[in-house]
Amino acid sequence: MAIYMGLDSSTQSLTAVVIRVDGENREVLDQRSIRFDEDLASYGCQNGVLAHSDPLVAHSNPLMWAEALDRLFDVLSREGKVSLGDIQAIAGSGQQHGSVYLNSRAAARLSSLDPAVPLVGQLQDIFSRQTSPIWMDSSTAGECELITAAVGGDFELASLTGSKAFERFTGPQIRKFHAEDPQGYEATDRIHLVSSFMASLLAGAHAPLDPGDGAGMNLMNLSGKDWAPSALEATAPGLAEKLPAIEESCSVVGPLSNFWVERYGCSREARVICWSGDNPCSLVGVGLVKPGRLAISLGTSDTLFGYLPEPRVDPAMEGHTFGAPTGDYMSLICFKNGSLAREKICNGAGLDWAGFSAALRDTPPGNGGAIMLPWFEPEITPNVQDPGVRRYGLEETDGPANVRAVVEAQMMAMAIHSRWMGVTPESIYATGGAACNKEILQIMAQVFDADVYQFEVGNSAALGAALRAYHADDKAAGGSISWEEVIAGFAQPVAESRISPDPELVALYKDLKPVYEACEEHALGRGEDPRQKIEAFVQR
Ligand code: XUL
Repeated sequence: MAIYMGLDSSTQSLTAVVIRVDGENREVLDQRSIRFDEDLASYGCQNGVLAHSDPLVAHSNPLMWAEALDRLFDVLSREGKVSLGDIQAIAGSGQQHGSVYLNSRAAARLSSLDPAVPLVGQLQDIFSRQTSPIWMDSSTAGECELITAAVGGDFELASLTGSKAFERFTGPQIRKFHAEDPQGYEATDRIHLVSSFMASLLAGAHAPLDPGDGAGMNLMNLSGKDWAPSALEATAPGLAEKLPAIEESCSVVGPLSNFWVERYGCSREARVICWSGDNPCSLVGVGLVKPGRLAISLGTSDTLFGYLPEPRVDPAMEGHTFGAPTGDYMSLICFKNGSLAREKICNGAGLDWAGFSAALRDTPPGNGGAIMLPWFEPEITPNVQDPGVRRYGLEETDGPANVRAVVEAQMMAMAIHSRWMGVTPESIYATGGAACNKEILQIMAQVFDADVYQFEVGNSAALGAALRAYHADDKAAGGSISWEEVIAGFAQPVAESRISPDPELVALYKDLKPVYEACEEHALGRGEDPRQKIEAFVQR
């Protein structure tokens, strides 16, 4: 019998999923979260983000993530549902793209943490930048342009790194830091991703990062899975010396450091496995270890992703190719206006989530041609720098119609912008917080003309991390377990949860998608007034 822990350091919380594997007997022993806004309110974050006068800037506090880790172990050890001493390996998942800047004191400090004292107080002076830009930041349009020009264009950068330059990607963020605070950059000894920072706290030493998360930086050569010198050069001087090593997802970072052993009774033999990004971990957590299916994660960000055997470039260059924890690749598109947009509409209509579902049930599919572009925040897909909700044939005051409009918009945008992946899925695996809402999944099924399934463990990123810990631990012990064996009994959809599309409504959304696309083009200043198209849809 063996116990593994998966951690997910996400935008709004830190979650642990602990699993037990005993031959064919497999079970989730515990799931626990520390929520940043509520449980660590003194950091003053809202939805995990620090307030800033520039709406394009989104930073968080890396000390808050470290304190959450200490707190989570504390809660788990006090509750006693899991014997922390039995954990054999820990892997993790981090919100992608976010970066942590450490000075030359960090290495020695990490290796000598005092288990008698809380973690956070011991880390105060190891940062060369006090806050961390995260994936919601879109303040680096200028840096993206400069990096793109230096590397030879969008297509060159996308072919090299898996994505054209994106504002939230780590490379443009590093370039901005170097330009705005050259001394701070100079004082930086190591730039971590959220994933490798958290792994470093567990291992008590600078941890490497994996090709899943490395691909979200605009700095890694996707096919060689190593740093790309031309991209590094285009970003900031001396960058190669400041970056962690890139190692396979299944690499062992080291044993758990003395801090966790002494403070919480963890085993000295417990292995810390390389962390990855939340989306690569989710790929494993929903069992996408071969092609043909897609998953949609409805979280702070909404993402749509699938397994890829070989890298592929989105011709429109809105999407990304990342490394997958299996050693292969994954395709992904990301929407910033996910759960927070649903929440804003829900609150704006004066509803709770039951009321939100009721509004979806009580309004007509297609919304009588009323369309919303829910760009509360600057949007990633498509690229919208000038935020603001756009409405066509929709009154802001009509609560229920706005509820339907936001969900239909999110589903149609995902369907339209994922066409480059070339997958016509028969099934979609739904995960993330909002995947418990059957009414939302019903619209997903009609828009994609696919069966939609739910999972028992909603947090696929933390579960995927736990499964990665199991896989890597087996490999480190000389085993050769297959990914199918790893995920069996854990990452399978709940058969009874299947939601099938209604052919009549599939036809309706087939007609509505071009109308939505026309509204998007119009709002982006690239297309004509869509009113005629809306009229024609309503007539039909
Ligand atoms: C993916 C992305 C988000 C973050 C936060 O590219 O930006 O999904 O990983 O979840």
